[in-house]
Amino acid sequence: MKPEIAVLGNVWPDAALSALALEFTCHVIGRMAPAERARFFEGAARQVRAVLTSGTVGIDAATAARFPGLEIVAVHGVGLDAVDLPAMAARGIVVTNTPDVLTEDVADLAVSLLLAASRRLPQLDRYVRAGHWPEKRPLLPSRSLRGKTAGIYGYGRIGQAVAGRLRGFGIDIRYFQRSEGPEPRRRSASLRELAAASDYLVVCTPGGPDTRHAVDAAVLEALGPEGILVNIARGSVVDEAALIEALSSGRLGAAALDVFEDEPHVPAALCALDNTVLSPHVGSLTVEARLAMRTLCFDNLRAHFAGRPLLSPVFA
Ligand code: 8YV
Repeated sequence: MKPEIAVLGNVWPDAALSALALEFTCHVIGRMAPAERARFFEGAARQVRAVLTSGTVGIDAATAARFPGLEIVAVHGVGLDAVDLPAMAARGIVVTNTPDVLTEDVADLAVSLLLAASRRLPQLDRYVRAGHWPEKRPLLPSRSLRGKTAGIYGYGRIGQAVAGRLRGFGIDIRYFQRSEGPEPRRRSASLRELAAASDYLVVCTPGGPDTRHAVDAAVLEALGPEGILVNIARGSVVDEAALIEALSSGRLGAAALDVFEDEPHVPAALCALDNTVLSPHVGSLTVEARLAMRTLCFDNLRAHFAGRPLLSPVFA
């Protein structure tokens, strides 16, 4: 008998689900009509032993409670803020995620966003498309990257990968995180101090209650009117209302954001501002990273059901 698994989220291509169905009986919740879903939760959900979910959908305690036989949650993503880890641990449910395999591509996006905001690429693109060039409309020069300082908030795998890339542009690196990290002399005493010392603030820290709205009005004020905020981590880390206020009033130079507080809803004010660069949470959305993430998720499930050690357990 194939193990039964429930699939949450909509990040799964048809071909991947078909391949998965060769080894597991898959219940793809997002593709069920409401009546079918209700029937599933009244019956077949009891047989489910694994949940496969995305990093943003995760799984909360109430959803997990609908699967009384749940043994493992495999998260397609590195962020675990959408997973109720204490609830899983209390039930002895193991959790896996997909670190490392997306690090380089997420770091690439962070740098792309920083470059786009600092060299004002979207504005230039709009300028050309609107026909302003032959009209000889004046253009603002942008600022050099060389000689600037980037403050990395969260100096883990992704933060360090971003730092490595930015050093190649002649940018000095500082960072802040609560725990001690590598290169202690580059660590600022607080996030506010980091922002005050930086031209760019790149948010790479995990989301969740510990970091909620850590980037607040005071941090944005410290980053200043020439400062650029980049966020590729979680929207919850930045106080979006304070950000809109700082960008609108000119107290912050620009923001380049891949993540938002209430995805997929992006505040109209952020879209209307000229000094924002916006992307729809796509840090890991490359063919290579997504294939590696899926493979790691599926291999964790295979390992679990074969009684082998998990490849990337969050806790055992
Ligand atoms: C994905 C992510 O968008 O890894 C994460 O935590 O946020 C992203 O890589 C998402 O998890 C896809 O499942």
